[in-house]
Amino acid sequence: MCSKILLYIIKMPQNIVLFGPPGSGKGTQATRIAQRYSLVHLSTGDILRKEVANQTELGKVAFALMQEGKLVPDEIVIGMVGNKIAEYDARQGFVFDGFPRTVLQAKALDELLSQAGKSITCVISLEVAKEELIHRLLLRKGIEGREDDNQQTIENRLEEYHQKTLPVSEYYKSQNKLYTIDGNGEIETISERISNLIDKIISN
Ligand code: B4P
Repeated sequence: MCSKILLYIIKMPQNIVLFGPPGSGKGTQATRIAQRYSLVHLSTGDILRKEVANQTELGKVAFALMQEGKLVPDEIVIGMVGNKIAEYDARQGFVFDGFPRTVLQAKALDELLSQAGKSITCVISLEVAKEELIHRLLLRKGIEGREDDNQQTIENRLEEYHQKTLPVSEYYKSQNKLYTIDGNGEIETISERISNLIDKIISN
């Protein structure tokens, strides 16, 4: 019992990547994971939207690209994530939502975490059919009015995902860190699938 507690205390913090196309539920599920496992929820989309709202120089660059459904340049996003990781001490774990989105970002994340004495625990890929992704994002457009949730921008975002982001899954597969989850169904059901998986990974 005592050694089990000791093992728990000295265990490395969990750092989880939520991976998937736009509308797959990354943001939705990352909020829940962060709460359940006391992790910092780091969403590059949220950080960029704040920069846009505050009309910073970075926000102005990001706005035009996000409107078109294009990815923001790697160096900008990597810098933002590096700053955020540096705000916390070695014991704090993260759930990364919307990052990494390119192989270069994935390599940079490994480097940033390693400098902070951390590493990726697992990458959870949410798989959802294209029609459902489009349906969810158009629904959100009606509710939240996000400017990048229109039909043309959604098509561009999906194209960017297939070209630049999907190869990231191969990167993590080669490290044996990639797990896939069926992202179709009720939000609560998907949360259960994810936490069952994380609990299994952590207990090993
Ligand atoms: P993000 O903010 O990451 O946007 P997203 O991919 O659409 O995912 P999001 O997390 O918001 O949506 P979710 O699937 O949870 O990025 C926006 C833009 O920022 C990018 O296009 C890019 O320009 C830029 N950017 C961000 N990160 C970047 C990076 N690393 N590098 C370069 N550029 C970057 O949810 C979608 C909707 O579905 C919600 O309304 C939700 O309520 C609903 N939903 C979720 N789960 C559901 C379920 N099971 N059933 C029904 N509806 C569900």
